[in-house]
Amino acid sequence: MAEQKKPLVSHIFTADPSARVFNDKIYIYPSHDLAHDGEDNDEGDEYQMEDYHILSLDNLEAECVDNGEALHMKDIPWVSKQMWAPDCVCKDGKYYLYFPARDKEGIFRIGVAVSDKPEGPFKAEPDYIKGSYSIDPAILMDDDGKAYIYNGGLWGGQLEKWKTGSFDPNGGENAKDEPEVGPLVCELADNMKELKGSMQHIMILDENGEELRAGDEDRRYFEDPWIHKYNGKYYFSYSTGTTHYLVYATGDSPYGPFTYQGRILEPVLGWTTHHSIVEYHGKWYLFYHDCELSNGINHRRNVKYMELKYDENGKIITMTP
Ligand code: FUB
Repeated sequence: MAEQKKPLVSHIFTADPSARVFNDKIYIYPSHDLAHDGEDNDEGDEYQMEDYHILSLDNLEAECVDNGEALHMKDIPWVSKQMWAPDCVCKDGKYYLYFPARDKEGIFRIGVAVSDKPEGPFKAEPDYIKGSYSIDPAILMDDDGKAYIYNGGLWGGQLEKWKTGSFDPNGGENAKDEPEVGPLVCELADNMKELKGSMQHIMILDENGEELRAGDEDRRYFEDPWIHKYNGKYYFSYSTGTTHYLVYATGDSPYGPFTYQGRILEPVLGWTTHHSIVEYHGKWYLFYHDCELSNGINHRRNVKYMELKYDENGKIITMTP
């Protein structure tokens, strides 16, 4: 049963699925959308999430299990609101949950919480990761044992407000013919709770080796970074936001540059599109969300998956939802 394409769970709204394989099971780390009636805006104020529920699948035939509340913002001293898209990795038997949220000054930061079990409960560090900013953390555990964090999101994710290196509440996107603002990367310290150095801009290049332009909305980075390796290459994938595509670029280093390759998924029902890519028992899967359960209400989403295939040249075959 490879093709899923129906919501994994329907008793709660879930979004932004980061799928990981631990102990031969698939764990899904989603956002937990709340069904309020507030209006949508470009700041993402409608995404008012307060906690995380970890989902799991014993195998692809099994019912999806909701393992209950794994972390709530009331237990995190630095958070004021909006627990957005998380990710989780395992190192030396400990599970590290990375999550974005607004601090007490309304600035998005990345926090980390630790557990002995993949489904939690997780205990958050008392402060956010020093030097972190913006949203949507995704972690690469590379084959040489190094760990990297990727993140960043425009508009509600505030990435364009950090162009000068510090937070500028009036900071805007670059002009259409200038390079895109682009995503961020940093190696994580051995303790997985600190950055090694500072977050660096990642370059995504077009077919001529030029950095993508801010006005190239079909291809430029908006939010939702993910990275995986296939046949020794780094595949960096992301959402184009305003044009609603999931796209990818490839490269030879975890720091990039990455060269744009094409689309993974055409637009889904709902404004946001967000994903992860995971290998399980020799096949590859795309986890994503849409708004099927709510009939298109942007902040009431549900997670799904489908099989992802590469062609003989390593190109991802574009999928329609
Ligand atoms: O879930 C809130 C935000 O919506 C995420 O951080 C973005 O990637 C988008 O899916």
